[in-house]
Amino acid sequence: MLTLYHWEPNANSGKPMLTLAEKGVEYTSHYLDLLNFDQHRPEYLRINPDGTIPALVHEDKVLTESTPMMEYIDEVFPGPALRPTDPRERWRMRWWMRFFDAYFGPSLSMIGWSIFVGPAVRSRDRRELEAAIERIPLESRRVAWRKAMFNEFGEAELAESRRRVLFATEVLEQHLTRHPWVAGGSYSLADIDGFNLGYALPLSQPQHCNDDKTPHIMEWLRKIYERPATQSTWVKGRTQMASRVTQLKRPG
Ligand SMILES: N[C@@H](CCC(=O)N[C@@H](CS)C(=O)NCC(=O)O)C(=O)O
Repeated sequence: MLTLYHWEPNANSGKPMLTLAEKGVEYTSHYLDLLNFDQHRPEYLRINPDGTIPALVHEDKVLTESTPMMEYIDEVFPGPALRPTDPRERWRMRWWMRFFDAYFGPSLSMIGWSIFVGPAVRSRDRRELEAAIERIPLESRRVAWRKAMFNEFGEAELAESRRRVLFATEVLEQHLTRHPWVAGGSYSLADIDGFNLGYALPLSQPQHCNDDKTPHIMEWLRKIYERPATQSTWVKGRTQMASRVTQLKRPG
């Protein structure tokens, strides 16, 4: 009835995982090892020809794109509502999801691919890596993989990503001085989206995201970390990437 193809509870895969956990919806979990290129194998390309994760199969329909996927889950399944009913708050939720996905996420992702994904595969045989690139369906993903595998991210593009991450962190900190949750008064899909992109910010950007400079972001991250759905989702992680979430335990 419901199957989710996903990688670690992190970024795009973590968004539907955490949404399903918040709603209390049971699903069949299909873990794809992104570093082993499972997402480019023919059996998965029959489900999502783009070779990207996550993908949700509900009855006979395949849904891709993690943010609209979260909205679908919230709409279709019972459980606590994760979208505000107030039109202004719903607009704010969508405004922030767009900002996270189009601006913050890609910049964080480039930094993550240069320091985590690239080094994790770089020592493999060069011909094996070239063959893996050949099997990637999307041009944009082939470019990202080539840069990560062969350490070809340019200093200028990394510097621009770091600048954007700092800017977005400051904007989010300001926003959270006025609202307890991203959309306003209630926990919503925008918090789930932002948490998945940014839960490791205090580790990856310690000079910009910490208790002194961004106390509101720290409190927001810790509140989300403490939710039972977050706990039950992150234990599904298999790599040190997901275990970074534990740095959000409150001190003492
Ligand atoms: N916009 C898509 C992006 C999906 C995407 O690119 N996911 C990454 C993982 S976070 C992926 O599948 N990468 C696999 C690859 O590049 O081979 C979404 O939000 O679902």
